[in-house]
Amino acid sequence: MHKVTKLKLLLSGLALLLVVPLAACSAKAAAYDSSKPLGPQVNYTITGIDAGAGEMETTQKALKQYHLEDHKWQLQTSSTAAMTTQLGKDIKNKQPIVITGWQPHWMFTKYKLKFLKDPKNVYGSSENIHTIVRKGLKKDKPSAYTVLDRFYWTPAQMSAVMIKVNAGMAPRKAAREWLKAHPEQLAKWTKGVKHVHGDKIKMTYVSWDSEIASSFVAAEALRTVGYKPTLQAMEMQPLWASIATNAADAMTCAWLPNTSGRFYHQYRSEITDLGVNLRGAKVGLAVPTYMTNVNSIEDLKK
Ligand code: PBE
Repeated sequence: MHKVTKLKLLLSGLALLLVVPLAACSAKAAAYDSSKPLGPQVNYTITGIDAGAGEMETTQKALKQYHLEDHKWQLQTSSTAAMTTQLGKDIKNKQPIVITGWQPHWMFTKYKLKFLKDPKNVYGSSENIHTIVRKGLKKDKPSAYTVLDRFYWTPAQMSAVMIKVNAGMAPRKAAREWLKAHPEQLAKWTKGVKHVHGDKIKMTYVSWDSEIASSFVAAEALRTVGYKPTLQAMEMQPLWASIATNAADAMTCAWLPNTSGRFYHQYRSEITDLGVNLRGAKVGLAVPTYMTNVNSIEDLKK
């Protein structure tokens, strides 16, 4: 072997020896210590989700109203997938983490989490999810309008679908299985509805787990009365615009009064609100239950 090559090999070997233990050290952060202030333990960071989420906007408000910004706190933009992955890792190692959480969601089933108290009521106590359709749908597709108007289920039912999807089942299959297991509920939504023959209906949604569950179940319910539904995922702003401009027929993703409130008010006169499809949703900052000294948003400053 050439001398220079040999030296290079030796050097890269040495570098590996040095780099690996260093990386291993820095990756293993300390476990949550209830005797110390939280801020430095999480680098004053709230682990958030995608920038377009209503909850991100509400959390920015919370940072201001609780004066968390003055205490160095910041909200990190990420994605639901990245946030839940980080959450899973930190919980495995009993490390501290503060997230933007919401319910219904499998994160509350899979992990022991608690919402932080919100004495200033920035997030609102509880929310309902509404079904929103385009103007004129009642006249153009009365059967779809009726099914969507009746579509209503519980947080536990939505969670059941979400858990299957989280375990790897295709959303459409999970939705069909759920409907098969709840024939009476489906019958309530579709009773007396005139069947159509392959009429198209376009639904739009944001691909949060909760919205995937509701959109696919509503779409599969529409299929049972003869529609051919299509589903298209997009961000919040285009989602609302798609209904307001008649580019899409319906969506089941309006968290009200707070989380989707800004869009609701912006588009109120250009959409039809079919009312609640799920009661008792919740949004707020959340932490693993082993973070015993952090129970309120105020505690982040301690
Ligand atoms: N979420 C889930 C959404 C609504 C549904 C709480 C992440 C949000 O706009 O924040």
